[in-house]
Amino acid sequence: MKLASFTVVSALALGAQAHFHLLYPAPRGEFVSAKEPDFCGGYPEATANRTAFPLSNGFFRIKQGHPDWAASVLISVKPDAKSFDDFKTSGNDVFLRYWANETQTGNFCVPLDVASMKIPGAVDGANVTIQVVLSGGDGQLYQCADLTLSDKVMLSADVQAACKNETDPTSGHGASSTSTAPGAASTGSSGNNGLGNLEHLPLLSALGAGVLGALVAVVSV
Ligand SMILES: [Cu+2]
Repeated sequence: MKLASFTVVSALALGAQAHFHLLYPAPRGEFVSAKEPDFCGGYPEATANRTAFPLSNGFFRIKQGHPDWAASVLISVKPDAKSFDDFKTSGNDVFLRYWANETQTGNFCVPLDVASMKIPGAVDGANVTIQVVLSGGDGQLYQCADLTLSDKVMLSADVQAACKNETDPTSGHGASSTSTAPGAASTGSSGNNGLGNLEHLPLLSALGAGVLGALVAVVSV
């Protein structure tokens, strides 16, 4: 019984170290692992340094340390989003990207086409905030980025070049071994609808619940 409990604690500790980093667009503040389970990763106030973000054909990039994870992206069209309620309309989450799951760790670049979601208020010139929500077996984790939407801004060559998927199927919290262009995943879909490696996307809450269930089962052995 002692051994079983220790295994659970170790797994949780490892997850807490890794979690995920939002690499682009720039998050509200420096990554603080212990705060990532909190709203906006511990940064409840909007920041002054907003990223000018394209209304069409944008993307977000994360470095992700959990095997078997899922992510979604919420949007608030309030200029000063400071609570989970600010990312809801009539009590429902406003999704910019629905839940998608993935089994590998590594770096992921995922298309984010704001215009195609036709969200009221998400228009040229609007100050908005996106919140990436990730579930990787140790609870929901959050990172926010403050944006100014633009139908003219061009992503810099550096930002474009960094948009790659680099996954490692062999390591739990490992380095990168394979590199593919986003959208080069199995389905061959491209452009706005390409999900990269996040194409298979049933509700991940199911996976999160399964992992939690497994942990609870071990604890209660
Ligand atoms: Cu974690």
